[in-house]
Amino acid sequence: MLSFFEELKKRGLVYQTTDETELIKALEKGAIHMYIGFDPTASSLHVGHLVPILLLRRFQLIGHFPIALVGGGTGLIGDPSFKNEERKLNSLEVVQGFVKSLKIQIARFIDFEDKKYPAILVDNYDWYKDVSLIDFLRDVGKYFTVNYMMSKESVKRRIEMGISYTEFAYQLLQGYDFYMLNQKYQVTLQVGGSDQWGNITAGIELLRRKADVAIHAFTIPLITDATGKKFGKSEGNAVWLDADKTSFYEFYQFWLNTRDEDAVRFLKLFTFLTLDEIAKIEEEFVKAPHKRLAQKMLAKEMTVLIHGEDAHEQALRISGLLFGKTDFKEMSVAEIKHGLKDVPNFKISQDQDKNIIELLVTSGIVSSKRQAREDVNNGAIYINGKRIQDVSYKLTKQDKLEEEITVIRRGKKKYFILVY
Ligand code: 545
Repeated sequence: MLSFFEELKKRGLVYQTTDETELIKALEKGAIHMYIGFDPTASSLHVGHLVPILLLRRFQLIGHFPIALVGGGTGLIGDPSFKNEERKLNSLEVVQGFVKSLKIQIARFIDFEDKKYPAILVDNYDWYKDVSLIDFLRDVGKYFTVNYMMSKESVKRRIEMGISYTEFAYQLLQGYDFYMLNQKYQVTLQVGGSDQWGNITAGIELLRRKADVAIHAFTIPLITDATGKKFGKSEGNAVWLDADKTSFYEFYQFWLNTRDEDAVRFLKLFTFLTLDEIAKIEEEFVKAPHKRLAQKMLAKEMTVLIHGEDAHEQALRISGLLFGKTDFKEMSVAEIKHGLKDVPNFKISQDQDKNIIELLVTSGIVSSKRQAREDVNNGAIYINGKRIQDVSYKLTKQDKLEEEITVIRRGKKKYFILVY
């Protein structure tokens, strides 16, 4: 059987590490406390943050104590790591608002009530709000040379253009957090994205100087897609975990649209399917890529994880339907019926061609002819995916799919099926 760390490596979750043998030894010796930090730079997490969050859960499931740190303090400063520009300072109020929503989101992924390995959520504002500048410079700053701080890859690109003293000091704060969490909770491992290596090693440096403990760290590689683009955007927009910002359906589609080259790799990085299960999926997928099994599994696992079973089922239905958005004729009636399972059905008589306005009223889709005309004029009515804006339009045989049904859509997503 693979050791936990070997499995993380196989999944593609490990990039840089401190001494690997020591790290593995520490993980195998017993439960440890580990942490990952998240700065409140927005009110919601997006899919780009999922790998580290799910990693907290992986640690908890295997029997370690995960600690999620929300940077209520560091969020007021701004991490310069690999950023080209100085960040704009958010007000305390804004940052605290973000802290609140991030805490709620993160809390869904780890279990604070676990009997054996309860997770912990901390906010570094709790210690920074009372730290005096004099104390900080004496107790922390004294251990770092400016030369050391400037040598970090993460800040190098800013040295020429200029970096404020505020952001330059950021690594000391993250370093101090590691130290604090070690003192408070015996944290001995910090994980972060590869952009965090500089900040993480600052903490290791501080702990080496101030405490006599064995400390470990590793980073997760930056996740890119097969085209080399940073993972997590859909048509230029971030894919948020908050359903108000990215609907579960868009969320589902985002995963479903994963390129063939990325699908299996993403199953390993993002899902809790075992590597054996993923290998089986891969086998099927390679045989018949057009069936998109890997994408379907990925979209399913992720949608269920973030939005629940119901959301996934609904997404499946809608996506079956939107398949035929431009041309319902490409879908079989059986498929449409399946996709529109919960949609109202209206039986109408075969014989004569029907005027669209009459039809909308007699089928009960709208309550009056006036409303029906208004809807048609406004372009709110679609027949088999095609917008109808002519109030004198007559439904004919051609509007019957496989001689059986007509799909009417009113507005964005209200569907009705006419059965003949
Ligand atoms: C602060 C104090 C600590 C330890 C860590 C931090 C945060 C860290 C940082 N991390 C990134 C981040 O992005 C915003 C997320 C919320 C909207 O800036 N200095 O906070 C990302 N991090 C997760 C991964 C990351 C990183 O939360 O580490 O690499 C992205 O994958 O960019 O004591």
